[in-house]
Amino acid sequence: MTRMMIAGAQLGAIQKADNRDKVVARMIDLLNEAAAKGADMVVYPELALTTFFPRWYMPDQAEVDTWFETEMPNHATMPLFERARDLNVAVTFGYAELTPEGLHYNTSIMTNRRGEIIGKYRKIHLPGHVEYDTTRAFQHMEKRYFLPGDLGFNVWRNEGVVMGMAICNDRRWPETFRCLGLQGVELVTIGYNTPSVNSQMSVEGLPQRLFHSELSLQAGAYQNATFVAGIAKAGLEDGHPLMGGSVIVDPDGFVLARAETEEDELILADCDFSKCAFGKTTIFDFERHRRIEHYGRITSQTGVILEV
Ligand code: CDT
Repeated sequence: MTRMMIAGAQLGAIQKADNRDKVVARMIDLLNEAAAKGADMVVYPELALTTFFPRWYMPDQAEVDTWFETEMPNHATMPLFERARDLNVAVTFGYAELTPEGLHYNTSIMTNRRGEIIGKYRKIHLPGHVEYDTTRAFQHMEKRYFLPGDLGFNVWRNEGVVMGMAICNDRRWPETFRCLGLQGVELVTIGYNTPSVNSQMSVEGLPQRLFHSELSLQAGAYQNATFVAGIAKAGLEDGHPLMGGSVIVDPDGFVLARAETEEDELILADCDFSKCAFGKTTIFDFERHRRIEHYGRITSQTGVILEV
């Protein structure tokens, strides 16, 4: 039986002017608090080291590249890796990755408790748009600044637990969870930056946004009999509100812990991973119950084709 105390380290706002050192110091504060409370692993948000820069239109690629990391760990993040290793705590966090080949990804890494990177994921479902959109209340230019991830949905055995990663918009797609579920995942970590309002529909406010996030995380957990940690970067970033609502969900789909603020905030859940077995061997025993002969459209067709 494997138990781990999982901590979600929600981050409050990071302003454009905040540098990485300042953010990493905040991440280390949360790490220290988590370790003092017995955490074995800390989950941080998507693009944890900077403001959510895809909201800004930047025609100059040199400026865009200032938001990216060319190596990991690097000078700014090394103190986080070292502190995590000293505290014997695994971590996962997101950042913008610029590869030696010049490719840009929205990336997440996971370490073991010795501070070694054991897994990397590059965001597959990129929301938003490529060109400046005058019809939106604000921009969301992930499709401009990132390539779709090229690594697929993978899992790693970390401290005895089968773990997978996804990033933000991925949580809204059942395909994400199923690809991980088919590999026996027991913990899915998902960092996010979700604006509190819809840039294309002003009536869709915070309650609906929080509901859709939780609905997706709970459904993904239940339907794949896995724990899920969905962790926000929240708060008012240079006038732009990001929602909080970080949660840790159990394999029955119940919320074990939920953030109450839009600031730096730690949530904790004592996760007994043996609880994944019941769902995986009964109602969601994929081997016995899935009917793949009828699922061909899932991988052969992208958009809706009206046949009636
Ligand atoms: N970061 C991220 O993926 N945010 C999206 C916002 C969608 S609106 C363009 C999300 O799904 O939360």
